[in-house]
Amino acid sequence: MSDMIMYPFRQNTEFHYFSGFLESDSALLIMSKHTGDGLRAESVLFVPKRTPNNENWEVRKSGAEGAHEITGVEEAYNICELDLFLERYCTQKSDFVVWCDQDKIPTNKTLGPVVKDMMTQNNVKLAPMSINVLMHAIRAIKSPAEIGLMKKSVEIASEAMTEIIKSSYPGVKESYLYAKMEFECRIRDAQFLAYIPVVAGGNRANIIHYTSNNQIVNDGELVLMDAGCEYNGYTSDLTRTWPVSGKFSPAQRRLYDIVLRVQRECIKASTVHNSLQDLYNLMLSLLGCELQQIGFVDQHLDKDALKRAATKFCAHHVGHYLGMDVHDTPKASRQQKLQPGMIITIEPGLYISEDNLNVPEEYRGNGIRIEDNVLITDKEPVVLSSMLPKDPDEIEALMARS
Ligand SMILES: [Mn+2]
Repeated sequence: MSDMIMYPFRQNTEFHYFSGFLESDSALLIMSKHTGDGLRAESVLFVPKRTPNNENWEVRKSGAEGAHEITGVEEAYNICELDLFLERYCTQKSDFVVWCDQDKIPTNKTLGPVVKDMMTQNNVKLAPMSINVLMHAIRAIKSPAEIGLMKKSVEIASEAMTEIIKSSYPGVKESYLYAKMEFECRIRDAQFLAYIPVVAGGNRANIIHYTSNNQIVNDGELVLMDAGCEYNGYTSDLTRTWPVSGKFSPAQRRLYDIVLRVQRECIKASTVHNSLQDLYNLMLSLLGCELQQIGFVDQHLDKDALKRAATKFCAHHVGHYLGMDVHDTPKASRQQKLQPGMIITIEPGLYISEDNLNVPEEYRGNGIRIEDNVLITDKEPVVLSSMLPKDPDEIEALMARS
């Protein structure tokens, strides 16, 4: 951040998933070998050295011994021993391939040169694809333990955002709502927010990645908040839009109801019979029909033209995989059918900027998005964020009570 000043460290997701180890400058080596009864894997962890003189200044490191104990890997060494370990491995084994994050290995300052040297000196080949493709396929399906952590992460963010809705008022600063969201999440044991939230009053909600969060929300405006937290490595990602005064105007309510109807239909369709791409197409068709009914879109459009027209009012996708990362497992295709254990976001939106002269004036300057986190099962989808109000009457009642 600046000279000698620390900045927050977040563990590499893949490394965290496979090792459970949270210290920086570490490496995990998984070696697979054929044995009598099939393929066997052995894990070796390389971690920062524990030196006595840095413990007055920094939190104590686990060291090789501690890492071995906490994580259950077969062996653990100091990170400075990695090149020696690889050298020795190469003298004992030949004809093996290296699986790694092929996009990142050349740019990692410490590991890049070590791995590259080992490969060129011993004529070792890279595997046919980056290991991320395989890791993302595994990580896309959450185990029961991971689902437990995801539920907790979503529960914390839902409770926190309920507090934010209750505590907003005309003239409130976006920065206040932002800071309060972080506060409410962290006092519920989340380590940090999962990303810089969007807290956008009025017309600013039409900027999808608005993160300045430093303006005042005026009476009569909607406020859109897109925020989530990280709890023990697992993220939530929620969006609600509410009237800062506590009451929707008739035009705002009409727009809100459109998004809510579309969102509920897309959640219903979040089953093993559909892919994220199918749900996106569903969102565009439904939104297109709604926009025809309200007169924003031409009545005489074929299916494809109607979907194209809808993209003018919602430029983003309907959702993404969610897990340890907010945009989780990006190497997992959106074309594949959803599977039990996957967790996705469903987040349709409707954006009408103040200079959109194609719609009546009363609708302009409003951006609305409703986002929930949904667990796919072999039957009905489970909305993990169901405790966070989204029904407009419920939101108004919640604000009236506070
Ligand atoms: Mn999202």
